[in-house]
Amino acid sequence: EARIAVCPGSFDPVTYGHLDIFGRSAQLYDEVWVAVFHNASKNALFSVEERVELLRETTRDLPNVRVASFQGLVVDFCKEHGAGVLVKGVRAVSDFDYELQMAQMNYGLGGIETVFIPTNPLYSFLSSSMVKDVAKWGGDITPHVPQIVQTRLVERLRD
Ligand code: COD
Repeated sequence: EARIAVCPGSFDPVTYGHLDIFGRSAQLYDEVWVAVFHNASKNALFSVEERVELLRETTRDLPNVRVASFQGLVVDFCKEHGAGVLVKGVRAVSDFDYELQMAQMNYGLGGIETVFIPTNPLYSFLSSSMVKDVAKWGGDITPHVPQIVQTRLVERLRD
């Protein structure tokens, strides 16, 4: 049976930190679903559709990675796609506290396991919100996001 994993997130927008985790997940599992969640508590810069499009563009070279959006519980997305595992990147101890709570909740809700991958130290300080902030004030984000994401960010922040 195929081993299917899910990488859930907001991805507003996708960064090299996320892409590193997708690539490493793709080595470990037969199929990887990158799932964009509608997150009401976060004020998004890009629509869910735009985030999905940027993810599709930037994961083109990973043949076993697929992208979808979802509104609801991560465990329900997993059930719908026959996935038994969530893969999360952990940047620092500060990420771990919240991630551990989510992992325990998701296991309790649907018996879904969570696998943590330690972030590549190159990206350990990287977050979508920091990238948006740096871009907003004209800082260089070339080391943090692919060219297409950079272009979209500059366009969006100019409007
Ligand atoms: N390096 C490596 N990995 C990274 C980096 C980085 N620099 N930055 C982020 N990541 C990884 C982390 O694993 C992170 O979890 C993931 O990428 C996504 O990051 P974000 O910031 O885009 O996503 P979040 O934190 O907003 O995502 C939150 C979820 C969507 C996962 C969460 O809200 C959720 O599960 N929502 C669905 C509703 C639900 O089921 N709730 C109950 C869960 S307990």
